[in-house]
Amino acid sequence: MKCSHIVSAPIFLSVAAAVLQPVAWKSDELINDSIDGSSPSLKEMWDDLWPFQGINTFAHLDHHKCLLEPGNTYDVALIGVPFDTAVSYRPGARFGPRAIRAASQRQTSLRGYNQRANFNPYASWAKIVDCGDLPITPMDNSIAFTQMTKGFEELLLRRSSNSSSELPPRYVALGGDHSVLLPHLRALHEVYGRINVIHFDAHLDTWAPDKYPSFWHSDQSEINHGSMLWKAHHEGLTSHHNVHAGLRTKLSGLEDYEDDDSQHFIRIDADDIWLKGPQWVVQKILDTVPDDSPTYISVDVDVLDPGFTSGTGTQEPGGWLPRELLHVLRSIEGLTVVGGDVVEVSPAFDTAEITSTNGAQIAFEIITSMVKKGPIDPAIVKKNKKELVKITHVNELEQEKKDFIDLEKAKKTIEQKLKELDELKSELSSQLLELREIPF
Ligand SMILES: [Mn+2]
Repeated sequence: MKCSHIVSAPIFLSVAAAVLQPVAWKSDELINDSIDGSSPSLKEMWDDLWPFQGINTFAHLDHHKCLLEPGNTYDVALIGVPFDTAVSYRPGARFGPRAIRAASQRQTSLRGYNQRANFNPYASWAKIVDCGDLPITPMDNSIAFTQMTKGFEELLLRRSSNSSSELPPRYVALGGDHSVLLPHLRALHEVYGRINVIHFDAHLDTWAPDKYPSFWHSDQSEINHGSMLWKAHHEGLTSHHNVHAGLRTKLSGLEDYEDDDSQHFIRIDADDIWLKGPQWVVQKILDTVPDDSPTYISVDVDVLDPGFTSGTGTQEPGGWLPRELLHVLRSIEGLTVVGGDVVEVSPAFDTAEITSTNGAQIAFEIITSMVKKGPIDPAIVKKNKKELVKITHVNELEQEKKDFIDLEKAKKTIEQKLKELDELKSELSSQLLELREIPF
């Protein structure tokens, strides 16, 4: 198949978009290779791949090193978050991003039409790129979380390609364990203020860190994949309109729900989807989350039944079917989604790429919703790009100021030590003189 021919340019939201169509070649065009240049070139005939070929980016999208190439702009980015050193049970989600990318290869602009949405996000107004992975240390979680927050802030500083406005782009993150939701919310809060979170998960993830057994108090041990929403609430990052969907976790007791209530979440149980029905679930979400305020969709693949997600960290029997999750995601596409993720894909435990294929589909659904909804409303952006740059700059200035104060302190300490040394020297000199005066 060939896709380089642009056959039409429909207008969507006042932005011209090219719809690519395949070209069918004849086998004799390959055999009758003329030297006079009249035959199609290899580039014309072969500059396209079957889905199982090529180097994996998400959905064969162009790869940009977004953090290192500030000149490259985009409207929607995929970003891999290979981090899994905050899990309480099975590790391995650091390999989630590459597995989801591999499982996304049957998504292309030619076969990217989402029939549930009646829309092809890859052939519309938005420039969508794969930003590769964030370089995150697996050796020190406090450094890792700073790296992630800075990385996501950097992604949000990018301007959208379709307008000269200061609107921040959006991104969908692949993988990592679920703790990475915290740096996402920290970065998004800088741009939008408090964020509504729709949290698809078997587990609450609003547990205080000391609810874990054998907890040792430290700043670092407050960060884990079951406490990031507790932390986000205490940092003032989340709104009063948050949803858990697909819950079936074991609890410490019903007091877990009281803690959860105090963090402004409503709870939709896994069984609600078959006892009360998918439309009840959809309506509950739409009744809770305002459609005009910034919303983040976080999907822990363990919301699905272990039959569809063996490749995850903490399985819970009795979960949703993929078709149920996809239906709910499609039914809330009108919300103002400023970011999203699919997390806890742990390929070493996966069977036949089933979990990662579900993960790739979930990312596809979130991308579809973002692009179908169109560019974000500037009214929801609390801080524009210039202000964000200023914040980053202020942070740098503050760091420089702190470094300067530290240096001044060090200088004073050295001066004091030198003074003490001088005093000691003169004392020793006088004692030496006294010793010399003693007759032997
Ligand atoms: Mn989770």
